Amino acid sequence: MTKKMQPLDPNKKLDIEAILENLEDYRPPRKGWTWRVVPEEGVDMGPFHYRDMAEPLKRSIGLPASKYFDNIDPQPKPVVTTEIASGRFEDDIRRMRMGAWHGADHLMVIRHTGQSHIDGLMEGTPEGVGGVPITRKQIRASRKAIDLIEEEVGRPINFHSYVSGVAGPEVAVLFAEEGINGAHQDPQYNVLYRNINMYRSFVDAAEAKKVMSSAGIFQIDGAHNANATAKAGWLVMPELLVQHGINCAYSVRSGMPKDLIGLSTVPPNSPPAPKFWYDLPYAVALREIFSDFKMRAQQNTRYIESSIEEAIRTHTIDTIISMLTSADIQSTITPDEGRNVPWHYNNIRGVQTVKQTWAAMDGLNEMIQIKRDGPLGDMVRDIKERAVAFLEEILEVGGYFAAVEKGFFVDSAQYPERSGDGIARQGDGGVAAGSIIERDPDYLAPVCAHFGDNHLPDGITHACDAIGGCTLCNPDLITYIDEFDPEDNVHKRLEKTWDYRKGNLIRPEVEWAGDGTVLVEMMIPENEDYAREAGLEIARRMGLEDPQVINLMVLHPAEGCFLEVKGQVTFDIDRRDLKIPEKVVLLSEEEIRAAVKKTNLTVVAGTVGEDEHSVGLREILDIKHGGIETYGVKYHYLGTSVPIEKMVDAAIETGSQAILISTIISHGDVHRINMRKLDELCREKGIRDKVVLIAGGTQVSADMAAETGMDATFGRGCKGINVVDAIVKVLKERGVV
Ligand code: Z98
Repeated sequence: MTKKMQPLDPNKKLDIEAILENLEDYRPPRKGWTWRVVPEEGVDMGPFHYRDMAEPLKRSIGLPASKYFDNIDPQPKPVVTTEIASGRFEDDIRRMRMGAWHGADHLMVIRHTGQSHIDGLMEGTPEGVGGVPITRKQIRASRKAIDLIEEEVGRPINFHSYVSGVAGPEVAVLFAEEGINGAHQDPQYNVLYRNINMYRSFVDAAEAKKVMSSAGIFQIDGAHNANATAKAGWLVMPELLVQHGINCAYSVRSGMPKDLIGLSTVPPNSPPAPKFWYDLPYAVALREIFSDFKMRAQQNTRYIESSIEEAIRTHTIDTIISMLTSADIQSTITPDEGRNVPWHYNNIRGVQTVKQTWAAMDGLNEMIQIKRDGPLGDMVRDIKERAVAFLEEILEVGGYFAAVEKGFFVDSAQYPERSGDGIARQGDGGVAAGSIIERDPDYLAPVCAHFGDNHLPDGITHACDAIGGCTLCNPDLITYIDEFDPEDNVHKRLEKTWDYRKGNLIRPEVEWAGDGTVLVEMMIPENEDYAREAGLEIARRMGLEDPQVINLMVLHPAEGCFLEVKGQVTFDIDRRDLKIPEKVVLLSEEEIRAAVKKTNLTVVAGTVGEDEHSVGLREILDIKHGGIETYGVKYHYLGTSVPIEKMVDAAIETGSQAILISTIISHGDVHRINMRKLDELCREKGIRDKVVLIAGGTQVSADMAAETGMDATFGRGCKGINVVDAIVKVLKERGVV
């Protein structure tokens, strides 16, 4: 029996060691894919009505600007994917939790080891040379963590991985047993990109697809890899349609229901090209031909290198195409994919891009329409004709396998033109060539979800009844094998990071716990060559180990470059040494406005002493940048270098309830002297309990209030809201409001 874990506490880190406990007994509580719930009547959130968005999460973190709109976090209609690829599942599960809190409900875990290079199933969680491969233990632990995370955010989460390589069918069985909800499966991927024997790949695919269907695993194909691989990725559009067609038809023939079949679509072009001129006709053609199937849209990755902003801009533009042509899943890649192991916070950036774009465009399809006649229609027809001609030529040369031998696929010219640079594979070549064994006429396999001819004994309709059940029907028959290697295992890895996860040490991280990696941005006023070397040297002198320039943008050939340099810090911070300042909880805006109105709150303000610096104080006062005027406070600004006496007299004359003084330049502690003087003078004149005294300035800090007799003091970063909040709080204490 599965022992249920305590629900997650949003204020505590995931307890990875606890997740690893009793894994042998863990069973996934549900199987199969889940779509988002999109209420027909729309969704009301904060001040808005959304026409086409999904139900919100129970717990989430909204876009930064959501704080101005009741902290709402509208959720797009399509399932939103984040691709998690650190290579270590124990780090991935924390990343998954962060992704889910921002709205990802499709967690695609790709092992950067190249899973399809492993020809069998592995047990335990060895890291080996290139990241933790697909193993039962890591899947089960991840599934268990995701089950807790989905409870925490209040929405089912689809856990996804990849069925590829010679062990594809075994991987599919493992996924079906362990409650994986989605997987890439496309036999063409194996043939073209992983050099697996073409016949073997298709035989395996039929078996894998059958198993996936039995567990309701949603399938994504691999056509987009042609775009990502071809030299001129945007010219392979006809081929992309052909590859989608082959996998869809083959999946249906293998027994997969159409609503489990997803096309991996990628808008094939990228700025600075006139992107929509290519991508929109392509997307429309795709939706029209494959209207029975689901679309998983992923942003273009072919042209992404090192600029995060460029990747995000492309993603935003691609998301517009997804909305115009109704994608079912919007996959986000991490915008740093082109330059390093994707980083935690870049997963979130990808999800935010979709969230922001989709919410902004809510209802767009009710207002504008794709113009089907005109150039778009002609281009749609052109792409379809090219794809049909491609298929016809495949038939002419003897079918799919013959076409692969002739290098039809991933040729960088637009069909029917050819560059001759396609990927050619031989029918008798590739990994596992000659390994197919024909079934005997009376072939019998007493297992469920098995593809093809199977001669079950008379009277047996459910295949595994013949052997008393199979692992797909009865999970208790699964043999759970734990770690083999006493050194290369998750517990050893966790020991090394214990201090950072559960102890008192803090190190920055972006890939793995305790990696110490930080990113430094700088502008170097030199040409590219000098800027690069200078950037590295600066990072070294800042104490960063192994610095690398991961992005360099020339601002001008001679004037300078923008650089992003990553490197590792080698020191730890002890959390016990940190002094956490007390948090000021601001009154609500409504409460502040009501108090201001009730008291007709008026203040006098000026810079005091010999100080002509008025900008900071004016920002605190004026409405434009959210000064106290924003909340209805009236002010009398007395100017600069105002004597303290004048401030006090003005307050009395105008009947103001507060005096605001500011000092920027401070010699010989003049700021403190003026504050004390203000307090003393107000006492002398008998008005101290009638006025609130506030002082600010760059040398002033929050803890100076007590020693100087002020009611509140503010330093850098102070805004109008902080000042008015402090005044109202004092008035409340005095019983005025
Ligand atoms: C994506 N960002 O599609 P290995 N099968 C198919 C694939 O496309 C992939 C794999 C398997 C991309 C991720 N795609 C890249 C059809 C990978 C996994 O060889 O097992 O590592 O590949 O979301």
